[in-house]
Amino acid sequence: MKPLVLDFDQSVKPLPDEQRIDLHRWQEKIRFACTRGELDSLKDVVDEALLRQPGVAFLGSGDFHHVSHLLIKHYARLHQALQVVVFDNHPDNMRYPFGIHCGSWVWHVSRLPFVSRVHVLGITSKDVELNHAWENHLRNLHSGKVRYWCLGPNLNWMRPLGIKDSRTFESADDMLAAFHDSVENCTDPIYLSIDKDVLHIEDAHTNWDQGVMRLSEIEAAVGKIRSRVVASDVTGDISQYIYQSRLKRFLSGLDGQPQFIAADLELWQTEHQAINSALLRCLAASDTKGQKS
Ligand SMILES: [Mn+2]
Repeated sequence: MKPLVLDFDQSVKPLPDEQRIDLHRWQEKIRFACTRGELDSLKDVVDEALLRQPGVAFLGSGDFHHVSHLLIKHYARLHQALQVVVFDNHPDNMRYPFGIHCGSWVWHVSRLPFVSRVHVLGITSKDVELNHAWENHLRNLHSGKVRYWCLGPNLNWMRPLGIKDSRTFESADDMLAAFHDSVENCTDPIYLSIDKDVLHIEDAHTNWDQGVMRLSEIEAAVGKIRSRVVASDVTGDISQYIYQSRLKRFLSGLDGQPQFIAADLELWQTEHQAINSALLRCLAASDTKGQKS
């Protein structure tokens, strides 16, 4: 799989054989959140880019994770059904009344008829605990169409509500073993979306609070499913941005995005470059699936 960089925020450093689309002028509109109409206005640009360079798309900061929604819709043309596997420190299945955003896109994806299931793996965020329960979309959890695979958070509140398919584990090994058992029961091809905020801070620095998974664990997990992966995206690179929109400044402030010193940016982006290359190598074996590449 060759990399397509959808370059909104100039966070993704050059990758081998990349194709790069400059989307800088879309940053203010799309970053963190946008309306469905605004996201759809990117459709033609994204569709054309994906036709030229299908495989793995790099979207920059996790603030653009909702762009995955467009990508998944694009691949629906080629596949009858898709199973979506997401690595993320957050459920991205939260209520958001103003359109679609990086914390709610999983809900939108779970409503697409050709998506059979969405697995979100590696969550340590308290967003899935009782205090935030009402902020999560619950119907897709109840039906099992969306499944949380957590590392540590307490999900006891889900049981009286009849939510049985979301589980929490003490170790990534246990979580991945259970996940692989489960994913083998469904033969639909997989769309893979990796938000690097799932990684331990010793492996990467991102724009969001981070999880505990190690890069080696992600690589092993991807290695096990890659023969079924038909397309993928990677987010979680790091960039600094000050919104012109007061609403976005306010909402992203509520979510407590960590600030960092600009001097660290270069170093951390270089760290991501190495991780992105490692993920590309890991995904490369799926080229044998007959992907155009
Ligand atoms: Mn995310």
